[in-house]
Amino acid sequence: MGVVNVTPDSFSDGGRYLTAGAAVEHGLDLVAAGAAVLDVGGESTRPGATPVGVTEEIRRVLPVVEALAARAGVPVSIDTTKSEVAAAALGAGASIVNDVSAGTLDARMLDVVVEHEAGFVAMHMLGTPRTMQHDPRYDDVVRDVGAHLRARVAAARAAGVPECGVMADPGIGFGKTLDHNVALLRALPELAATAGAPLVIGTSRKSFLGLLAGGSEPHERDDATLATTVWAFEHGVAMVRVHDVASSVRAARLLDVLDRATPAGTVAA
Ligand code: PMM
Repeated sequence: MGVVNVTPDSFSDGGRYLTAGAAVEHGLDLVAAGAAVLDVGGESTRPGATPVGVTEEIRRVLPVVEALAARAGVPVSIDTTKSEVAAAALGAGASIVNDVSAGTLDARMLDVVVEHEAGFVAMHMLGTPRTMQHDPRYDDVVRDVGAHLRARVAAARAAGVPECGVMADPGIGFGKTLDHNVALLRALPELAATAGAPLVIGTSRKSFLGLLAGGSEPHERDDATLATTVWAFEHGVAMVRVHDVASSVRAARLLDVLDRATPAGTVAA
């Protein structure tokens, strides 16, 4: 899943693709690099970010979603917590809603997903982007996040999203300390089993990677992001949400070859 942020203030690429034309070109580049899904977002979810109104969020994402849905040749997801933004994007050709609140911030969200026969990514977040990094606490982060994902996946299915249309995401960095992020990455198979849905994760360029592996600027964290991509795929994750698509796609191709090779090393066609 390649990230297309049409925002002035996202932590890693805020302001880079602010015009619709630049965002669309970027999305097409990500598809050329091998992205299987494009995730378009118009509101930054960085810690402490100022919320954006519905009208402004729709103004940012709609032309980008429309153009990419027509031209990219891969499904487009809309990264939003607002049902009105989701409805507009799905009407313009998106087919997946990626909701960092898993439908908890807008009571209409799951109905909109069902009405449009869209897929749904249910992510775990503690609190809201404005408050989530203020001393997040859990009894047991793996158990608590797993239980929440299980409940939100069940809510999506109960609302009418088909079983194959739901994915779960532990929400790396969304109301988590460094230790919480590491604990979740160590527990990916358990989280997938508890959630009862394929996992997506988004570690790309996040600050915990800088703390663990070096890289004070987001763009200096692509190597560490790649390590987490390999780790994630080796631990049963189905999809990674990344800024630098090319490196993760190359890694995924190589892992696939190694998985499918015979003991003698023959690579099946
Ligand atoms: N992270 C961000 C935004 N949306 N969605 C999902 N499903 N998972 C994530 O980890 C996630 C997300 C924040 O990163 P960005 O500002 O670079 O988009």
